[in-house]
Order: sequence, then structure tokens, then C-alpha cells
Amino acid sequence: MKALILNSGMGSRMGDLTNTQPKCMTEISPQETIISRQLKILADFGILDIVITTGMFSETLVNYCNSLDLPVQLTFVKNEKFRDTNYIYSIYLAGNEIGKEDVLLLHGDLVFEGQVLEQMLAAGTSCMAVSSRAELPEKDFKAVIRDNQIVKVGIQFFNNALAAQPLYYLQKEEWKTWLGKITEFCESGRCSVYAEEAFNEVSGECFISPLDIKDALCREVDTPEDLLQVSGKLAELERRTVYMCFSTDMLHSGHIALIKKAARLGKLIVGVLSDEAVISYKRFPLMPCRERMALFSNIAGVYRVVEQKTLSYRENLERLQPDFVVHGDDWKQGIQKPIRDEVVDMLVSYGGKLVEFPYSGGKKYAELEKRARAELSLPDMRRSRLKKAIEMKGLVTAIEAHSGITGLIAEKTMVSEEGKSYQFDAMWVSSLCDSTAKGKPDIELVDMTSRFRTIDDIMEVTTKPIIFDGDTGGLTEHFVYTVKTLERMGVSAVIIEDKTGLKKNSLFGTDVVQTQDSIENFSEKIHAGKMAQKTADFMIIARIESLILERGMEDALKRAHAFSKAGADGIMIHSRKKDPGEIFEFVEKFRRVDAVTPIVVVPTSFNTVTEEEFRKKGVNVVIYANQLTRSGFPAMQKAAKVILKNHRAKEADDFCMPIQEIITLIPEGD
Ligand code: SPV
Ligand code: MG
Repeated sequence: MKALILNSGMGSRMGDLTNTQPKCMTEISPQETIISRQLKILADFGILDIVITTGMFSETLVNYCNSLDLPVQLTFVKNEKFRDTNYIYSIYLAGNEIGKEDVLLLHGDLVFEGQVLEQMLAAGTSCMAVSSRAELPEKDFKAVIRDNQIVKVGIQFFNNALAAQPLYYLQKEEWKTWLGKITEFCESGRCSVYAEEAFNEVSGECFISPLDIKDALCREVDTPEDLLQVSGKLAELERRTVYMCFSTDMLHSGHIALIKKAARLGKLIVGVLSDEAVISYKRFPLMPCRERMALFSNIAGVYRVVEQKTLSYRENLERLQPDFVVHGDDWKQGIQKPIRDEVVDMLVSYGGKLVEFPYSGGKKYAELEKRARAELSLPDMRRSRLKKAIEMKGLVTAIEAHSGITGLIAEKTMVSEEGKSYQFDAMWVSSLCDSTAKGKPDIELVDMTSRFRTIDDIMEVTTKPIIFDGDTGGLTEHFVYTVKTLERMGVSAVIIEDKTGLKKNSLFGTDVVQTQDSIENFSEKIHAGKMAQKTADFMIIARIESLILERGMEDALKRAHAFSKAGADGIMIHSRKKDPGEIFEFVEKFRRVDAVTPIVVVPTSFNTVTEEEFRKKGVNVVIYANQLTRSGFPAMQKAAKVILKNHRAKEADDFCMPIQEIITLIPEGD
């Protein structure tokens, strides 16, 4: 496709402004002339082959255009008879330069916004810019429209007409027909009429539709008054702001195209979704917010980058009040719909506009997402993420997983409400649930090799960080090997409890004999583990059993500080009381002395406390240690009983997941 810009006119109505240069070189803003702006817009839309007809001050124009150094190929065609002919003759002269191509035909004094051209190129048919909103001008072009076709263009038509601008997109057939008539006119001496007169004679076979540009800027500069108005409108356009929010950390061509489109509407402000919001909505970001912001600020067309703290746009829209919010149309349904609804309401409240472009990046995005997930599941990437998530979010949640399928539930379960999304940050490989799944008691009977096998099953199908329940950690001489293996596998943390001898589940409390390790021995074990690990990412968390074993708050606190001094990366405080009082007291007292060491809780008994309450107290990790096991096993037991009772499976089917669903639960190659 080529462009043909007509610049052979004398611009005599512009007064002094055209004494030494052609009209198209008139400045319309501090940075732009009419022609420089036109050429930049054309280049931006990929129209790089441009033919310009010249007349008076031809050399000045040629030198000026070349000096702009734009990535376009310019061909100049001089109309030597510019004083005695109209632009019909210039088109005739330039016809050969265009050849058999589609052409964008425009007058050299036309100032238009990028979105007009965008609309035109998207129209898919030959068209001319008209406006249903503009008043019919006395002396300028009007287009007569019948059955959505332009049948006449001229200044003398007022009936069934719309104000029209000399900007045409002509597909090769229409171009050929019109140029044929223009040639006939010029070769028979009719060189000083409008080229549109030739069109009017062939409009029955030259199909040009009207393209309604409504209020968009598209007008000629004929007089100093026009110039004033156009410059004013341009300055107004310059002040327009556009807002887009991105959660992505992997840019693809679809994003770039969207950014380009959005930037045409005004100064583009990109909101980058905070790490916390990305983690709850999607997955752990490959790059932290800070780096994603830097990435966007280096993309052409992006004027400014800000952080968007929540999925909701509210805070940023209230502050920035952009003229436009741009988004792909994919958010009309699904999880993003409430967010869109809120944006729509807010835009209405201050008169902003929502612009939705067709979203075409779905396939590309899915591919990149798959790659990102593969990367996130690699040991180095996965291991480091627990520490990072605690830093980023302050409070993280983990749910138990004891198999591939429970791992998938921990990985994929997500709920959305009121424009917010929630998912678990990590997985807890519980000794209780791992043993129970194997039909064994929780007494360190399931050996480490089997426990590692469980981890491996989970890791194969998930990406989220894993916290491993290491029981007592065993002998120090064994624990150092456990640490190395877990670290190598990509596990993020091991929690070991300060007990020795035959360990029983803490929830038995003092009903069974359990021995607490000495502070010295356990500190030594922690220290040995820390010395054994190779990376800085891996965490060894000390679990204190003093409250379970009723040894008192003072003992619990003394141990917590000692273990943290010995190198523990976190403290887990456990209780089997329903009342969270002793847990809160511990956290409060510990935090008075130590504000940084992460605190972990397992609220199986004190289960009325919400995550937000824990966060406020200073807790950093909340582990839901056994709920999938406790809900799954009764469901299975019930199915078994119902079948036995009925001597057939029909009755059980009512509460079983359909086979169809179970086989699609795990997509192949996922
Ligand atoms: C586990 O889940 O195995 C635990 C936590 O150790 S608790 O059962 O509460 O002791
Ligand atoms: Mg356990």
C-alpha cells in the first residue's frame, strides 16, 4: 500500500505563512508541521512508501521532508503547471508512481488523528472520511450518500450529504477506475477542476463508502483561523491520557500491538499490577513488580508507569482520571468481569471512556504461560519463592498436599469475590497426611525415601513452593542429608519440631508420652542443617512444642529466641487449644523482641482466626495442615458404604464426580 499526498497547491489563503514555504510546512504545534505529523502517522501505521506531489517551493519541501529522517521511502513528483492546474493534474502526474496498489490519498493540508487512519484501514473497503457530527460546510466538500455508498463529492451538494474530508483509502480497483477517469479529464484539457468531478462521473462503478469519523480531528488548514482551531484541538489531544493495566511478565506481540493502539489515543500511562495482586490472581511473577515497571517504561509509546496495587482499578482511576481506559475485550466475561463493571461505573462518574480492542493473544499467551509454569517448577526457581512470597506479601498461606492430585488442588484452586482473587501460595507436605495416605501412623514410620517420593509426585504437576514437615529431623547426622536432598529437589523449607524419641502427632498433646529435645541439642541440629545447605533460599524453620506439652509460655519464648539465634529462618509455634489466646500471647511477646523472623502457625484447633487477624498480630505463614485429607477420606468412606448397602453403584453416583470430568481434570500435556 502506498500513500499519495497532494502538495502542489499555492496555499494563497494562508497569507504570510506561505510566502517562503509550502502550506504543509506550517507549524501546528511546537514540535510539528502539518507534513511532519502526517508522515509520522503514516510511518506508525506501516505506510512507508509515500508519493508527494509538489509545486511552488518544491525544493524547500523536498529538503525539509528528507531532513525529517523518517523510516519512509519518499518519491516527489513536481507539478510544473501548479499555477494553472488543480490537484487533478497532480494525481494524473503521480499515477504511474502508485501503480497497481491500494492507495491512501490525502491533501497536504489535512490534519487528522491517528485513530481516523486506524478506522479507515480497518474498514476493509474503499472509503472516504465523513462526519455525521459536523455541520455541513458552506464552501467545503460534502459527500452525497446513497445505500452506504458515496455517489457525489463536491462543494455544491447539500441534500443527503455529510461533511467530507479529502482523505481516501482506495483499494486498487477503485483507484484504477478513478485514475482512469482523471487521466481522461487531464488528457482532454480539463485540468483545473476538482479530481472529485471525475469521480462523480464513475461513482456507479467506483465504490467508495463513507467512513464516519464523528468528532475525531480531521480537517484542512486553509486559513490562519483554521490553523488556530486545529492547533487548539491538537493541544487538547496532547493532554489526553490513557490508562492500561498489565499483570504480565512476558510481553508478546499482542501486548505491543495493544500498547501501540492505546498510545494513539493519548499519553499512555501503564499500571503494573503489584506482586501481591499477581500472586493472588495468577501465579508467582517471573519478575518482581519493580522490574516489570522498568520493562514497561522502556517500551515506545509508554509515557509513564505506575504501580496498580490491587486488581481493582479504583485507586489509580481516582488519582489519574484518565480520558480513556484501554483493555482487551476478553475481560467482558469470567473472573475479570466485576473489575470491568467497576471501571465502567467509575468512567461514567467523571466522563472517561472505555476502549476495548479485540483480544487476539489467547493462543500466544497460553503458550508463554505454559513455558513460564515450566520455568517456575524448576528447583532453583521454586525453592526461592517461599522467601520471596513472604517478603512480598507479608502473610502467605499453605495447604496440605500428599499426592499429585491434592497438589493440583493446592495449585489450581482459586476463588474470586468482589473483584478480588484468592489462591494458596504454597503447599505443606504434612507427615500426618502423607502417613495417613499410606495407611500408616504419624510416628516417623514412613521413611524419608517414601516422603521424597511424595514430594516428587507433587512437584511433577505443580509449581508452587513446598514446605516439608520434617518431623523431628531425626538424628543430626541424618538431618544434614535430608536438608541437602530437599534443597536439591527444590523444596523451599523444612519445619522440624523440638522433640526426640518416638514422635507422635502433636494433636495427641499430653495424652501420649513425648519428649522435648533440649535447647542445646536442637540448636545444634538447626546449626548443622544451616551449614549443610548450599543456597541462601532454603529455610529451616524450628517448631516449638512447649505449648502442646504444657511447658509454659516462658519456655516457648526462650526456645524461640535460642533457635532463631542458632540460625532458624522461622519459628513455628503450635497449640492444640481451640482458643487462640496462647498463640496470640506468644506472637505478641516474640514480636516485642524480634520483629523480623517469620512466624508460622497451624490453626487446626484455633480455626476461628482469620488470616487477616493473624497478619495483624505479626504471623507470616498460615498452614492449613490436613483439611484435604480430612475432607477426602470421609467422602471415600461414604461411597464405599453406600455401594455395600445398595449392592450396586447407582446411589453413590449422585455424589461422585462424573467420569467425563475426572478424565478432563488433568489435561494431557499440562
Ligand atoms: C502435620 O500436619 O503432620 C503436622 C501438623 O505436623 S499437626 O498435625 O498439627 O501436628
Ligand atoms: Mg507432622
